[in-house]
Amino acid sequence: MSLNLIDENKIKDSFASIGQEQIFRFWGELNRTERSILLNQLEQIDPLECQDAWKEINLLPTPVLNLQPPPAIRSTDPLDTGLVSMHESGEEMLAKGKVAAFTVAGGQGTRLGHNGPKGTFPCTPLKKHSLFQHFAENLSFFTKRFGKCPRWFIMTSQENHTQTRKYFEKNQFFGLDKNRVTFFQQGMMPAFSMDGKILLQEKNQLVMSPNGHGGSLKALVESGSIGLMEEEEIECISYFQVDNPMVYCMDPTFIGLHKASGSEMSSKAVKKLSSEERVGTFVQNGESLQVLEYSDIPQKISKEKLKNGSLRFGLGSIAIHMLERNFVHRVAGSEKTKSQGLKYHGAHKKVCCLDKEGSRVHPSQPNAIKAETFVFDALPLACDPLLVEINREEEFGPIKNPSGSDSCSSSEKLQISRNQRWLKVIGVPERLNKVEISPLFAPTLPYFLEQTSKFPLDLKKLSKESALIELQNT
Ligand code: UD2
Repeated sequence: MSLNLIDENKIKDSFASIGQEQIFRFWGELNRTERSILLNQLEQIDPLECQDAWKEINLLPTPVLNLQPPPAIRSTDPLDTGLVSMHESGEEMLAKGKVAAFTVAGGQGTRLGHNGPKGTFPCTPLKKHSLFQHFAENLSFFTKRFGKCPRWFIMTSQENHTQTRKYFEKNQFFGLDKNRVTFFQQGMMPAFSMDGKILLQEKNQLVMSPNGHGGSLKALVESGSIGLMEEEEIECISYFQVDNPMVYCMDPTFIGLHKASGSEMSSKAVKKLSSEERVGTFVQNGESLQVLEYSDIPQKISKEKLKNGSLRFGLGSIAIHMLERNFVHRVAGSEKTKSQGLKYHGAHKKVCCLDKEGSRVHPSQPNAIKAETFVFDALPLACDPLLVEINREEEFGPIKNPSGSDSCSSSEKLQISRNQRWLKVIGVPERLNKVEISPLFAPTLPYFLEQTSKFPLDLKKLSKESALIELQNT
């Protein structure tokens, strides 16, 4: 689209008025087409939001005087008989189609170094199914059980949207009804230099990056996904990250607890391994339940110990939430002021960009600040937010790094020991070295118990059982 001179001046003025005139440093060298590419990009960006983002990134943290450990419901045993009624009411919600699954998969996955969207990364110990296939099979279980595929929303970003769609198409949506799977892109934000100047990728192009998973709330609304949920009377959203193959994608007990408490947003928490673990920490700040991200939390708070030696603030966030559809609508639509909307955080990154002379910079140290909002910052905006402590070994085995902690191999080990524990629960005495239980057979422990009571496992045959349960002695 070509813009007229009035539009051109308006755009230039709006960025100059927030002190970002350097964007036009190479204007004189650009031809007509190149100029209009830059103007079209700038037209998609709200200069005031950029200005606010930079201010928020640089806000000094408000002194926290009276933080308390937050109250949490304990649901550390998925077979806890005290929670059976919650499981049942959650199942009822699922049977009525009141819950949608939602995966945030817009991140760049730079740490993992995988070539392609993170969801295409192989994650299961034996079959090496990808994260996306694994989640799809989780949802297939519920399709079979309740006769209809739950709606699945997948947030991508500019960088991986087309590849993600193509991957699903190539694999026939792993057997899911493709009309029940919706992809949408999250928003992008310009990246800043360390002194707050928007960086250029090319002489006529800004450096842009995904605006953080907090952007998912607005993107859910703007993509029409919330509208779709309204039409189908879907009430709540089961939110999880693409990097954790052990997540209970649809957890009836969690849904039941969320509904029973009247919460607008509920989160799962696990005991942190140490004060340094790279997960957010739940705190109670007066009336508000909050998460302090690992990169933001003051050491004095993260390291504080109780008399018994355990961490005082020991509950970590593993990015699993239940969100009420109406709550998402409200937060996404709210005016961005100090008390409403989600605050921008700054992530220090190495970014290739142009310097003042127009030469390309390949930094060896972080040279840029990316602006991101976090979905867990919605917790203090929710009515009656609920925190549910679960067993980390049951549901948390993320894949973030190529090796070491939170890697494919650490996740596989955790998946295998979980599967071994499940088998032990039903009295399987042998310790199989490697075991993979397909989510098509059972996606959670309570379902595993139910399934094996209906279809007892013949151990001798197990290694031959194909789609339903993959077990192997090595
Ligand atoms: C995240 C949480 C951390 C903890 C941990 C558990 C944040 C800021 N921190 O840490 O508190 O719960 O996970 O594993 O999230 N994503 C998008 N769009 C974006 C950015 C991220 O979709 O713009 C997705 C990304 O694809 C991934 C997830 O969000 O699935 C987490 O992102 P991350 O890898 O940046 O977060 P991490 O591991 O530092």
